[in-house]
Amino acid sequence: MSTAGAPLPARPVPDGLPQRLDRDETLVMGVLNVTPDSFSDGGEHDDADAAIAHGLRLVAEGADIVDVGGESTRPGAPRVDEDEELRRVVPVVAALAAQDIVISVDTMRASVASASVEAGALIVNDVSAGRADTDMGREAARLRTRLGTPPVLIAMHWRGHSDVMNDLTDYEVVARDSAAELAERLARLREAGVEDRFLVADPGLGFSKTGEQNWEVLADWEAMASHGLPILIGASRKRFVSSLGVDRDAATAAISAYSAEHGAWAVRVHAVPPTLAAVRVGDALRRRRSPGRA
Ligand code: PMM
Repeated sequence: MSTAGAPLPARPVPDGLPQRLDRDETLVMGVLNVTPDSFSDGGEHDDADAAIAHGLRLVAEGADIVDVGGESTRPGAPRVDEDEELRRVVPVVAALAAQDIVISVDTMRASVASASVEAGALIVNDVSAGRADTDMGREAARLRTRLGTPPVLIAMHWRGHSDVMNDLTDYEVVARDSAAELAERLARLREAGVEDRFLVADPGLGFSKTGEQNWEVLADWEAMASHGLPILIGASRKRFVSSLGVDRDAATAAISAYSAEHGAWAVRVHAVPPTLAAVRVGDALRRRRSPGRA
């Protein structure tokens, strides 16, 4: 007699990535902030060589994807101008992509997405889902990566830039409302020509959400899965995690295990080793509850 519980929803994965990432396992995306003002790494990597070395370390530790960002999205952070963002990001993307590392570029600018894809990025991670730069959808649909397909586009729930996002936290039911807002953005991206098979949805933990609201969003996996798209979870070292008063990377890893067990496509984290162990646990449990990817 089977002891399996109710099957969990299917775990969709995007097209457009190398075959080695087409696994029935939650992927680990390592964070590489090339910024002097990142709260996470204190600007340690505001230097291409140091950033490249950190990217290689993330991969050696087991990251499947390296997410390169040149603009901090820390609450209150000022915007970085376009030339400076390009200067920070493109050489790092080029150097890591040249080593066959799967790179995602964390940018809200279509021009930076374009230059990064040209430099070898396979994924565009736009935390604003096309709201900050209305050319993003069209550009993502037009671009071709070195694999000959459009880049994967990660579309996150977002209400406004870092200087105002903490004032934009009114919801009736946060999980449902934020999923509905993201669904609208996804519809716009589709209208701009982005195909579903290249889209990933992200609930935007820490963006225009109070501590309590982040937990409510995470708890309502059905709302996140309602898009029918692969899901990326970015909880790493965010205030709602750090404020638990325990080791923030261990707490992040626990969220990674939960996310993997629910079928997340990937988790975005600063500390790869604890999360790698955690996602394997989540994967092992999910496979025993689900008949596999549909
Ligand atoms: N969080 C941050 C930056 N980029 N991208 C996605 N897709 N999802 C996130 O949750 C996310 C992101 C902010 O965190 P950091 O400044 O520590 O990188």
